[in-house]
Amino acid sequence: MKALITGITGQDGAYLSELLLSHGYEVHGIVRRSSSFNTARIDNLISTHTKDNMLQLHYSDLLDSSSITNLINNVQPDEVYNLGAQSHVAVSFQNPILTTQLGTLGSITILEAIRHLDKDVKFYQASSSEMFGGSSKDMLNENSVFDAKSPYGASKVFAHEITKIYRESYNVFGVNGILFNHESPLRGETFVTRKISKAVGRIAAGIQSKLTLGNLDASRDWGYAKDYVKGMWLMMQHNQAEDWVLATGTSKTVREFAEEAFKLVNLNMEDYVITSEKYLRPNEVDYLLGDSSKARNILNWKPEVGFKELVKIMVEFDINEAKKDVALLNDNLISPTWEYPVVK
Ligand code: NAP
Ligand code: G4F
Repeated sequence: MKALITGITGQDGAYLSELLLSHGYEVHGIVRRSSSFNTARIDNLISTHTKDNMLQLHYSDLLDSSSITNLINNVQPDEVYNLGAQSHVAVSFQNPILTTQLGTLGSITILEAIRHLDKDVKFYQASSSEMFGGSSKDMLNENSVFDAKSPYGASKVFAHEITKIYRESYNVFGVNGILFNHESPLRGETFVTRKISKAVGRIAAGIQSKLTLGNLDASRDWGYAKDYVKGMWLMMQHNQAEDWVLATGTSKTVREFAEEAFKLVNLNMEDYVITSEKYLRPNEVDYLLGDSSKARNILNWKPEVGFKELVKIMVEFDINEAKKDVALLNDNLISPTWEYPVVK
């Protein structure tokens, strides 16, 4: 089996590649040319799996339709996983056009290429709970109404709908995985969970004094990314293409996540967390809670890692990272304070 992954260098791309390689897939991934290396999350896979060509990377970009189409024609994959995106909701308010171009053009380019290929190719679209908008405390499932609150959410609604349209109009095997928030030590450092776990590690190591956050009352259904990529693969092995929700069924606030994280290093979050308006969004998704009974019953999928274990996995990882930072600091190789200057 051959799989092509857009977004292979991201959190989910890294875990999904690892899973597919373990199932014997030949994995192809697209990477963006950047002025510095952007493959840190998959460097371990590159060193093990590129020698025998089981992992092959190609320079491309979701905005470069002709290169994506050529790649699909050349690789002739059995499965395409479209994970590439500008995936930060707050940044989507700052870069709305780029976020929308990526979210919309990427999916339709791939679907068009697949439709014209003389081969049955399965397509996975990374849909998101962000599409629901989160204004009520209802449990959300595959039939819940979309009410996106950000340019990112709106672009995901387009990609979701166009996948359904290609499924119904052209019989393309197009799967929408509506995934609720999923986190891990590979999570980008400006998403709130990783921002917290990283700060906790550094505060415990004595190299950071405060953590500045935005809305502490927002609530999310947080799961573990490794569990969720298994769900993606299971969706693609099902006998028909459908929409599927993956979620834990538990929603916790940002405050609860921070409390749990600080508790693990015997500190009280109130002594370290301050809030700033600069991390508030023009429009907020207040509450997300998912109902994944369909995936649990039909795909036999279930999240293995619960909330407390997730926080522990992330904090323990970042305690070790902070120890490495201490060593670099001692050699004057990094700066003593840490906070992204621009990104929300
Ligand atoms: P991520 O860590 O932010 O990874 C995003 C990936 O997209 C990276 O590989 C990134 O490449 C790539 N990318 C960005 N711009 C691109 C472009 N112009 N052309 C090609 N690739 C581009 O995101 P993630 O957490 O793994 O999420 C994977 C997908 O699931 C995303 O589509 C996200 O929107 C969606 N999703 C995520 C969650 C979640 O909780 N994590 C929930 C629901 C849906 P670089 O490394 O070069 O930046
Ligand atoms: O960690 P976040 O930035 O994730 P968000 O906005 O829920 O989006 C993530 O999950 C979506 C699935 O629902 C994905 F589709 C999307 O790609 C991404 O992976 O923010 C979570 C909550 C928000 O309500 C935010 O306002 O945390 C709040 N928050 C409070 N302080 C903060 C901060 N968020 C960030 N990033 N940084 C803060 O300092």
